[in-house]
Amino acid sequence: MKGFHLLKSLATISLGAVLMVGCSSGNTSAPAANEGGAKQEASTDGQEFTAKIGVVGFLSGSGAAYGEAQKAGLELALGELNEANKGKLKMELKFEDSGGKKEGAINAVNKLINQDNVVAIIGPTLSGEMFAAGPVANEAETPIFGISNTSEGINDIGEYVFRNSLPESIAIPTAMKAAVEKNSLKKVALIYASNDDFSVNGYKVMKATAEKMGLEITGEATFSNGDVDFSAQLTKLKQTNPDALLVSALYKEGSMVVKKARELGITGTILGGNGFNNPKVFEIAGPEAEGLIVATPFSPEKQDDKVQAFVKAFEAKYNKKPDQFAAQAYDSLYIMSQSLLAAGKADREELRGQLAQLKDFTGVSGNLSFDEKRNPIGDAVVVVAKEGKFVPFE
Ligand code: 1QQ
Repeated sequence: MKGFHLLKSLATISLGAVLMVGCSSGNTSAPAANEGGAKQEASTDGQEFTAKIGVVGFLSGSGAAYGEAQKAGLELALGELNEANKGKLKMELKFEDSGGKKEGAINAVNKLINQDNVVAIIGPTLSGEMFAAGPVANEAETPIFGISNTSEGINDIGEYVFRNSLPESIAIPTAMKAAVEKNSLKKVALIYASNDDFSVNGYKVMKATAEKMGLEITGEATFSNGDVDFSAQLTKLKQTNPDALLVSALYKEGSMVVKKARELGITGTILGGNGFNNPKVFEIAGPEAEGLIVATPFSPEKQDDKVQAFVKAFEAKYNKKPDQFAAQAYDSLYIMSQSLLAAGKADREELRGQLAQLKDFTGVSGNLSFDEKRNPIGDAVVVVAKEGKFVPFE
């Protein structure tokens, strides 16, 4: 069919904003190296040096599968890198569980900076946590690197804040364009978690994209993270007769929404955001996940040597395939390693400078290169749930 090639090109597009930093131009205004406590067996004389990196993850509670995937990706990378960097650099990871809570993330960041004396922090998992804890790290002049923060405004927190996660402002329109084209969508209904920054941001992107594409919005509904009954909202949305339901949520609530929507007889397209990029979706939604459309920067099915080597190593260690969260975590430690080696010592300020200069990084979650505004370029692929896994939507 005529739309087929167009669809394929829409499903894989060039993206412009993967790794971003908060400042807009040169780093000349950055303060002199923070002398207080950031030195860890620093070495500029060619000796091996140690760098302790903190990790703040959603390791327990309703989104623990995100944090577990991130931890697995980081630990796999750590083993590989400490082997490869022998005699030059030894990295140590110090994990802290935020429980997916802002308070938890703030406490973890404070502890890692002030007690554990880390050179940098990876995480926290949720955008809301980064909005709360990022300013603490930024104020303490400690690099903090988001690996799953997809909301607008993350890099505006400050010049010590970085991320390699694909923003929803790019991922969602990619998925929506592909779905609208293929499934001839005209009318959409939206549902989202109103007490989660990520979900609210995703909803805003979905709504703006729908408006831009000239789609009719038949209805909107909200719920809260922690809710388990979505019948009232979905029954109301069903009555508005949409062609598609757009869901902005984390995997637990999101999967329950998808399941309930199908049970209530909502038969049209269901499209979700970044929160669905985890195999838990299939556990929670079961066969009702079938047909769910999502965009992701990483697919374990991608026929690429680097990706397949990663998938193989991950499967050997954990006996399962990596998801996007594992892949972005894995990449982040490679970025840290490269930047620390370039810095030649475990120093927060030097590391921040190197992270800001990073160019042309090839990771498993895509090739990142960065323009003069440090907007990276990468690829997103649109996937659809089929028989218990995500496969290319084409
Ligand atoms: C964010 C996200 C979540 C889905 C991470 C788990 O993208 O909070 O920004």
